[in-house]
Amino acid sequence: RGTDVDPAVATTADEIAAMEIRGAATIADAAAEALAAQARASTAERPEAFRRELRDAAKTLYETRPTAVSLPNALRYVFRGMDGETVADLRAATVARAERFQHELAHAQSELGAVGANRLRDGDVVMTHCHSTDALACIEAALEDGKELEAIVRETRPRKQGHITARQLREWDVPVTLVVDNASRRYLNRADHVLIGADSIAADGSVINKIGTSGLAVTARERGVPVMVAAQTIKLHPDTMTGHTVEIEMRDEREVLSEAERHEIVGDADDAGDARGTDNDGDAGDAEDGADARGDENENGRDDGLTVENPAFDVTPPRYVDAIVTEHGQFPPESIVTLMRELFGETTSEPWNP
Ligand code: RUB
Repeated sequence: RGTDVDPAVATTADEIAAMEIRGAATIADAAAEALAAQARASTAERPEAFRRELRDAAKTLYETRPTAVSLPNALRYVFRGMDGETVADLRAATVARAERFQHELAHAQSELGAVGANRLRDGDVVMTHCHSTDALACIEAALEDGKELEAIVRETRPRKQGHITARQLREWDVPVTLVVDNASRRYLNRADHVLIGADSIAADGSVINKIGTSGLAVTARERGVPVMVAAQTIKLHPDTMTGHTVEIEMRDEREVLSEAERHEIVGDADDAGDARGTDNDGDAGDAEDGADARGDENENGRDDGLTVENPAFDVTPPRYVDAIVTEHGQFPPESIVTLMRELFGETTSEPWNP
């Protein structure tokens, strides 16, 4: 981290990394807010120093989580409006631009909600995954139109963001059935829609969202339930127009398996080595025989033969998605690239060098 990064920026970055601030739209909002905080707090005397501070702040925020493109898109938006010849002008422009971003974000979400609500009929049952403010905006708008809805909410392992969705829906008085992720095929025959958000949407219309989304979409297709993705255009990933792929975040294994649970499976790592020290032919080998011989240390540097992987997101191919609902209307996934080109042009760059 650059030495001049404001503590408010550092705190926001830590909270994003720890998922205390989470969800693509909320992360984008917090990132814009943090850049404004950096601008307000800056003691830079020269414009170059101010710009360097803001760049360091942007990099600190950017490095927190890799998958939600709303984060670099938010940073890029603020940097595009950072005009001025003096520090005072730059400060004012940065703060104003960040505020405008936050305003547009909220506005886009409610516009998108109105579009999505048109797809929902009175009495429909909606199945959700994770917690998406864009998806919930569609439900909120439908409720405001006087429609009655029910929800089947997938728990969403390992972080259980389904609980946040369930809490919000209950506040709105929507009847909720909470199910474990594995139960969704059984409950899809009661659902009229699968409604999810997105962390990124690629130029080919692939939807990158919380792990488990792709399996849900495939099963929904098999059951004939339409899959609707609610995603503001800040979820469109401009780099994918030039062939880049979206990085899928791998998170700490302890979100899946605690130290105590690991111990229950493999025992003490050294004991495990001893246990595996018995060769196939029944000889008692030495303790190094097992794991070391196979050279399979896991990420924690352990050699107990148990690897836990914790991808936070997955990719749903466009053929399993019926509609992407944005603030500009709804699109079939295959045509999203046209909208991307209109909004972002063909050029991509680092967010702080727009
Ligand atoms: C959140 C997630 C959400 C999208 C969309 O993942 O996958 O579906 O971010 O949310 P995590 P929103 O909990 O790991 O951040 O519509 O609020 O932008």
